[in-house]
Amino acid sequence: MKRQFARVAIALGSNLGSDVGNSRETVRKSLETLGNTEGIELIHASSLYQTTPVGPPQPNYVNACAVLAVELSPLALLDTLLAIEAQFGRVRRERWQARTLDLDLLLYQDLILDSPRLTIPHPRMQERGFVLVPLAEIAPDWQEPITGKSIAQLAKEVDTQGVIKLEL
Ligand code: A4P
Ligand code: MG
Repeated sequence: MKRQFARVAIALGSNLGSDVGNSRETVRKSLETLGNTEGIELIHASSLYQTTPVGPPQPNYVNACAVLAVELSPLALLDTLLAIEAQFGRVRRERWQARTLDLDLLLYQDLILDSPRLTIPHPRMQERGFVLVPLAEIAPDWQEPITGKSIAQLAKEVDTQGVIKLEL
């Protein structure tokens, strides 16, 4: 039987205090984990960005986006992302210490979905430079299905202050 893949965009974010190096490692390793996950193929990963936190005061983030080919339904993919978040959510240092990895599902083909557990497109992606700048690097022509605008266009319209590409 022919395998059916859906094209998906996700956002990755990590903030671990002043330790941006650890956040980079977390994002890199989570990309690797995604690529090694059954039913998920990593097609493109963006550069990593250091970004000023949006919302309540908290440490800087490292953000990135990825385009995936997935054989999973939207909800099965969400569960997989949540499981990977949990896997990276705590890493042993001197003691167990909370650290965050956020994996948000941005786009699933041209699907529009509003269900209790899952909203696609991600409801806040349009107002977030830390999502649109990395996504525009790897999927500039993808049309956001609600506005019909390309990611490149949305990235031009958003405030991108505080979104700084990290050197390798
Ligand atoms: N959920 C619904 N739709 C989706 C979706 N499209 N993708 C539900 C992922 N999850 C979705 O998510 C809570 C629940 O949302 C999930 O269980 C799922 O059923 P969560 O990851 O546990 O919570 P969260 O991410 O902490 O909360 P929230 O409201 O999603 O926060 P945001 O919007 O992700 O914001 N500033 C910078 N610079 N960079 C960042 O990455 N991130 C946040 C978190 C705030 N400020 C930031 C950044
Ligand atoms: Mg989230």
